[in-house]
Amino acid sequence: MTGEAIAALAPLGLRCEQRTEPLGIDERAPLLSWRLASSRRGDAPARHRVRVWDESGALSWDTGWVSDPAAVSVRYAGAPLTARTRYRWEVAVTGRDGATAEAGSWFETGQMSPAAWQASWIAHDTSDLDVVDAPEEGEVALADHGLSPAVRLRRPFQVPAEPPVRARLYVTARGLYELRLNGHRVGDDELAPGWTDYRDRIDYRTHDVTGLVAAGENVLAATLADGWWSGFVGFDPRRSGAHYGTFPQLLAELHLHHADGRREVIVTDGTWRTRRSPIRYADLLKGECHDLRRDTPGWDRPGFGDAEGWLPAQVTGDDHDLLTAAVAPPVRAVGELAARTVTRVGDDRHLVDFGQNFAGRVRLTARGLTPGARVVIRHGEALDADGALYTDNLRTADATDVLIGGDDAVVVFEPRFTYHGFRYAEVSGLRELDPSDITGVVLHSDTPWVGEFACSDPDIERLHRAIVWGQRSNFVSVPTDCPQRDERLGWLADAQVFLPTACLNADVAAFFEGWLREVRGAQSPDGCFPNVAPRLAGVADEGAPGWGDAGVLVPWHLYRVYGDERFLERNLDAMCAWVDFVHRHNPDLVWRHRVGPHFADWLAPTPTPREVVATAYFARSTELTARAAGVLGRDDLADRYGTLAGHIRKTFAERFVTPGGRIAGDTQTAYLLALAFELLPGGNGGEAASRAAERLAELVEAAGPGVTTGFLGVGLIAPVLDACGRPDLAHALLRRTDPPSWLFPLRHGATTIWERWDGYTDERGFQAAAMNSFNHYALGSIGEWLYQGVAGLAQAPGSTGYRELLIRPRPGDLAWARATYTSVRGVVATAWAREDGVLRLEVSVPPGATAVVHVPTGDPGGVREGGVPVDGAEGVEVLGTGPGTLLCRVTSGDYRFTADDPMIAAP
Ligand code: RAM
Repeated sequence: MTGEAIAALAPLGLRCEQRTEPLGIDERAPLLSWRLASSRRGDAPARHRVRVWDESGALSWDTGWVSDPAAVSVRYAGAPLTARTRYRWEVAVTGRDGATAEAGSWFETGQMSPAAWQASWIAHDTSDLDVVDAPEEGEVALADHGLSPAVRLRRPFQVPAEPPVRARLYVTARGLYELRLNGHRVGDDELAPGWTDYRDRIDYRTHDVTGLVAAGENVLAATLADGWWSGFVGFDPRRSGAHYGTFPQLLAELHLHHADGRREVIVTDGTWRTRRSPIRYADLLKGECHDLRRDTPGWDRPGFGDAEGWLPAQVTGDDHDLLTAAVAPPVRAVGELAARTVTRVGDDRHLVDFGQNFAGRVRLTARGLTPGARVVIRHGEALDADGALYTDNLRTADATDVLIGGDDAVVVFEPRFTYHGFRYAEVSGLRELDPSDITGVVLHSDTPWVGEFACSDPDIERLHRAIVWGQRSNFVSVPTDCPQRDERLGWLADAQVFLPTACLNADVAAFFEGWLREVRGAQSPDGCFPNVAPRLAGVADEGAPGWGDAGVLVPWHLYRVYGDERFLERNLDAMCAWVDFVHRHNPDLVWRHRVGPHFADWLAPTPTPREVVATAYFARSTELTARAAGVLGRDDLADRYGTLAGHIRKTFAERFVTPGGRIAGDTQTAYLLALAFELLPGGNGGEAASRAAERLAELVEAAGPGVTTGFLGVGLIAPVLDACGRPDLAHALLRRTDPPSWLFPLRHGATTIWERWDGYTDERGFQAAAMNSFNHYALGSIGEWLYQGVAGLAQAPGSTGYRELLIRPRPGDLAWARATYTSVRGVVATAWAREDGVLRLEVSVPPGATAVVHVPTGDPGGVREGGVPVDGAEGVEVLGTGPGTLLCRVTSGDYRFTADDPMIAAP
């Protein structure tokens, strides 16, 4: 049914370092992985063999046949990899029936070492950048903000006789770059090289430009803009130099491999020429201004003879120590949105509605332009009561793009070095605007989408879509809190609470691997994680409870989802240092000191006492650090942190839990944290936990039923209610339509998740503009339960890499639901539907995995699989019954259960 259509066991979806055919990796022991598919029940790999060859065809590594029915990856351990080399690899897998299937792929190494670089950093003459233009009407005041023009850089070079057989560009910038070769754009990365703490690490990328280099004269060209390096970042009113640098710089090497074996390298150096570009400024927050009167057509192609304004490039340094190959997927323009409506709101002013809040920019065909005519595009997420563009909540992010006409009457304009969070665009300066002349271009880190969810309730489907759009809009180079206002920061708690949902929607392994470097890099020498990563001056440094803890929770969750122990290896020291930091300052084990800005259960309608939140997180981080150490065989650390975690739990119980089972604060989040983190005496099977579960249910019921948590409780509420036997309450929360609820915003036109439960209410209108994003993913953490609860697609507790599944649908009163997820092992799918008193449940389990299936039924004795009684079905082992359920274990394969509809027996 829903699995991958393959008859016999076969490897597929080969990847290296969590990416398909990556170009330019620096990892010396890359992870080579594959998925498995088979349509036969019980299929599992008996053994596998991986071989890797270098360019000459010599074998670099042969694992030999390895008997490991769990393996879907190996770490390269062959001959040392050489730089700038393409390696071919193959995996062969033998099934239990002895048949072998193979698949192949490749990866290519990058520079491998900072010492390999030959290029110099170059920039446009900075004295020329200081000459600031006076602002013209509609422009962001250049002088006020000190914004400077984007610059162009070019370097002609000759290729004698034959074009090269291979050409690679290794490139990065301090700032943002866009490269061109002979007039063609190189690659499709946007906002490259992305955001890192450039003081610690600068990502470079590799492009295959073989097809772009010609015999004769060639031109390598680039445009450079400020970006995060020297533009406005976060809510800091200072720009240049406040965080990283003051003007952008380029570093690039073009390696040409000729047929006769010769190699040639063109590098950025003092021979380049540079000039101000027609982009008078480009800033991520303020917007971009493109003045076509200043264009120099042909500048990026051979034969360009215009020397005016071109200056010798300034060489700014030869330092390469911080360069590392990018591991995260690049930001790309991944989709387009047609204008849903275009409304004339003035003589030459139109309001465009794209029908979807998103991150990106517009592409506009401007017609009837005259030299000097200005088209101004403003962006916003909402309209005010008068139907005008609402921008108060953007704070100081002007989010305004300007096009100034040149010689051409018709121009296609798309800003290059900015992005905005918006649904509406207001375009001034054009008398006519046809809807086909404006398109929304959606930008985000190009993480492969691996999850799908659907169900019979259109409201819940809309909620899922809004959650996915929140992820799209906020995974832009780093996980940000919001894409629109002057913030867009990698807040740690937002990322941590949304991660389980994010992992089900998309393959975010490489994306978070990149971000975790920032999290570790931002840790203070004494072990304190930050609140935002990349770390930023001006944002309270010391990690608050639930924020700093992301440095522990994120690697642990990624390890569980992707089964890759390197998430723990790379982070274990940092995890230990964080726990030690909190412990050192809170020897009595109640986390009160060094709590950073203590955001507690941020934006909760009902606040939870700070010490409860903090101490719960302290216990959780300590426990997970112990488990991580255990996985890595560090028994000394596992014991030490395991014991400490036990003491913190005991302290939590003594300090915050009454003998009657009440938790201090008596809030939803207090019980949620205690239950989710297993903090209560006797564990989650104990008496205290069952009293906490009862009290939680009472609080949820008393609120409407309703949710009263903030960021830290919100992702836990449905899973915990479900685990406590109250999935009915989780469903009730999902269906609620007045605030605080998920459907209230959707009923009020939301297409993404809001930062606040009450970002807008009928009584009050908009929340305070000072902090009111309409595109924040934290409250979207309910998304995990749509897959795991509503559709019933989950990994079993204790499993990693989706080897053991838990299929436990919670139908509530829905008619059907389904989910599909491409895990590291293969495709997992569930689909259930009820009709005429019969519930049908279809399940797909990938090869080598098993699943415990809870079939919801009013009559466990009557459950059938594939038309036969379940206890005689191939691959099915009946485990027992639970309330309204039959439990069985299945091996890999596709299963179709039919059962009496549980609604008929159980309320
Ligand atoms: C605001 C945002 C962000 C949150 C911080 C604490 O800036 O809501 O998402 O993490 O506060």
